[in-house]
Amino acid sequence: MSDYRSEWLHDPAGLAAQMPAGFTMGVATAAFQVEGAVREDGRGPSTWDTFMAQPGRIADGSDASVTDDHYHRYREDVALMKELGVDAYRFSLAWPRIQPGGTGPANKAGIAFYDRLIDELLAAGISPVATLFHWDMPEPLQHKGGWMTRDTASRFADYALLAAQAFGDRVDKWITLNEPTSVTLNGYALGVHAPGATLMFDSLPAVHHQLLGHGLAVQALRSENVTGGIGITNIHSPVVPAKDNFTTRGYAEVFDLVHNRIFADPVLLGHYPKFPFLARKLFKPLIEVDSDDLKTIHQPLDFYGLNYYAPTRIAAGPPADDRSPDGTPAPGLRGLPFHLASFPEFPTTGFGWSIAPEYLEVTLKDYAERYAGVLPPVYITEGGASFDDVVAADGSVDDADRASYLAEHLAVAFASVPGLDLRGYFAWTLMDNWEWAAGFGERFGLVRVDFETLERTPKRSYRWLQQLIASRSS
Ligand code: IFM
Repeated sequence: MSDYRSEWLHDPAGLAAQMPAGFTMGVATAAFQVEGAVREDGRGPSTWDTFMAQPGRIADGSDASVTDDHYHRYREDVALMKELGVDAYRFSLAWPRIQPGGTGPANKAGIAFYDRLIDELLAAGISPVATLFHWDMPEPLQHKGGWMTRDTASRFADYALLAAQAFGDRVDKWITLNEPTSVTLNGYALGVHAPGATLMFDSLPAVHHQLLGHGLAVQALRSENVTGGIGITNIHSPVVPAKDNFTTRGYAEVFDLVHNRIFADPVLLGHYPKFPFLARKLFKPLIEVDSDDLKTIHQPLDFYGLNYYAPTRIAAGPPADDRSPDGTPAPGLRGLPFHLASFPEFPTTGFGWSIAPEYLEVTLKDYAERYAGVLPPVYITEGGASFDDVVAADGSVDDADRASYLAEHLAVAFASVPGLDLRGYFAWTLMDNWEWAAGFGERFGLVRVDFETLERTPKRSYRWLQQLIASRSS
């Protein structure tokens, strides 16, 4: 627990009064982080199954083979959401459950699980928001290169079509990809996430193929006339130079390109950003792309999903050590001429990420300005914080810091930003789960999960959010 406290902690109703009419309040999870049951009902292995089995990959040596057992306990979890009062649940479909080998017909048992989940949500009055790809790629596709291979984009569209055929009548919102930035940087450049490739700037084809997969998946969903809206989720971290000099500003600009703009610009503007002259060689794979691909990527969208957690501060000079922001070693970082620096003025989460709601406002204003006239309605599809929760003798968790994080970010989300139509906020995450390379070491949940007994216990942040939702007027 930290001592981060919001003025809204004792007044959720006061904050609720600022919520715009019709604003969607939701919670989000991802299949691999919560489902478990990795060998059940015909599910095939994913890149993450392989990665987590490799020694040294996961900070606490754990794996996600059971995690929250959401696969079997989804009814209990939907009941928790209903009691919380949320309007929507953002979950992801596990590609290896639906297409165990990454190609071919749908696995009936995999479809049946999501049928049950979606129907349970609808019966509880909660809108299903389905993400197609939240990082668990069928392993056989990874053997062929994964997102480094162009063909994967077409395979992704085939899978999207199967999902559309199965759930297109009931899903309220479709999200094609979750955070292609994280997949590229952590998975293909630094090797701290699956598939563990350390390609650094040579990983850029993975950017283009994911975005192409997004465009083709949108076309596939539309060809099936799905009733729900269609969008994508990008993570955005506003970047500031640690010093106001030419070199540091240049590095900050490159980081902003690789983290933010090479993912958002093609989707919203139909082209990659203009790369600085001195860095053009590095970005060659994105400069020499086919213009038809850019047309495919630039699909009209019903909404745009933004994940916001924290800003990034860039300083000149190589990093002092090779720790990635996820905490695991990434030797490739040492070769960089810049590093991520901390913001001394902000408190931090368990992960060490800066708590800076003012930078959510910066993010929204940046989007309104940069994508003026082309930005569809926006949803914050993830926001939240990990903290070292303390469990009291009676089993309760007084996570005032997490409730405060949510309160301060919601206060920003509820205030209007000219030129940006913000429609909702999804808290990351419903319950403690398996946090990728950090294993069970970082807890983000509104609900505590005992990973021995799988017992769920709502924390103070859950009760706080419940009060906020219950006291809104519309
Ligand atoms: O847990 C992840 C999630 O899968 C993607 N966005 C960031 C979260 C916190 O690290």
